Amino acid sequence: MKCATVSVIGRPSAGKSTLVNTICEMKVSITAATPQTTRNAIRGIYTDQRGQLIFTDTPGYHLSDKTINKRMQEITIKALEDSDAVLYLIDGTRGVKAEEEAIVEMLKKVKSPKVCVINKKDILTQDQIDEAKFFLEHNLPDAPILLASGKVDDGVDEILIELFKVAPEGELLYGENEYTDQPLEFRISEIIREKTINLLSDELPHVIFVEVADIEYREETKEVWVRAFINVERDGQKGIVVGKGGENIRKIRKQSFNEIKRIFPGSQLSLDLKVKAKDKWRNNQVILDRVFKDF
Ligand SMILES: Nc1nc2c(ncn2[C@@H]2O[C@H](COP(=O)(O)OP(=O)(O)OP(=O)(O)O)[C@@H](O)[C@H]2O)c(=O)[nH]1
Ligand SMILES: [Mg+2]
Repeated sequence: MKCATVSVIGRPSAGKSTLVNTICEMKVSITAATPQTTRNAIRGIYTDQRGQLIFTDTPGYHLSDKTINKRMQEITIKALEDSDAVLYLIDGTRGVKAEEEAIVEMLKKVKSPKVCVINKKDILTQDQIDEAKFFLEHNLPDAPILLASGKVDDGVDEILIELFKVAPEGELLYGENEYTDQPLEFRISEIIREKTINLLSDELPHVIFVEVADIEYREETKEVWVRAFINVERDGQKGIVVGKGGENIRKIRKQSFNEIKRIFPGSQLSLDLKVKAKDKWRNNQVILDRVFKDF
């Protein structure tokens, strides 16, 4: 039996979360067209007869001096050094730029075996594939290079084959049916954050913070109550989330409801979702400290 922890690394929006979700056959990490959607390290678990792969979906690696990005970089490097294998995703649509070079420079220093994936195969031209391939062969000559699309589930089996090749022998760390180890509150808040970002990304890039206040479960009636708040920074932003006549918040609630329901199969769900403004709410550092507390 094999068991490996796998760190997934790549630029913001390379498709890391989408791929981890496809592999785990369940949404363990939220996705959005907005870069740097993933803010903390999320574990997704894949198990079959070969063994278990425990994926850490890391925040997109970004070159910047801003505190938020520096903190993300530190998390990423720590995750790489601690893992049995590194899965490096290149988004071939964007060409190989300075950020990609910064990632490979870092990867050259990491001893764990690496598997490279040129992602978004479904929309790549041959030139884009060739450019990414040349870059990877040149910089990480020992690593296998695969072509895949996490979104349309193409080439994903080959990724698993390569990862199991380098995985060490070991007992399973999680049960066969587990697909994530994230706490329930966190998963629910992430689903709501995803729906909010996807609806309002242009207006509210990264200023929202979702808080799950209560989860109540009644065994006899199989009812689940969830009460959550979408926090915005300023009072003036509340209206954006609520929308005209409550249009946006209704949409966010409905989409979140449908997805949260899947976490509680066979139960009846009530979702109470409100928008709250917290002036001088929390600075980014405090938010990160909270979401990174597992690391
Ligand atoms: N065409 C295509 N789009 C993809 C693919 N994988 C991801 N995307 C899209 O790319 C965008 C970013 O995907 P994510 O999975 O959120 O990317 P990420 O690397 O986790 O991004 P961060 O968490 O922000 O670092 C989303 O709009 C996805 O739908 C793919 O294989 N093909
Ligand atoms: Mg992500």
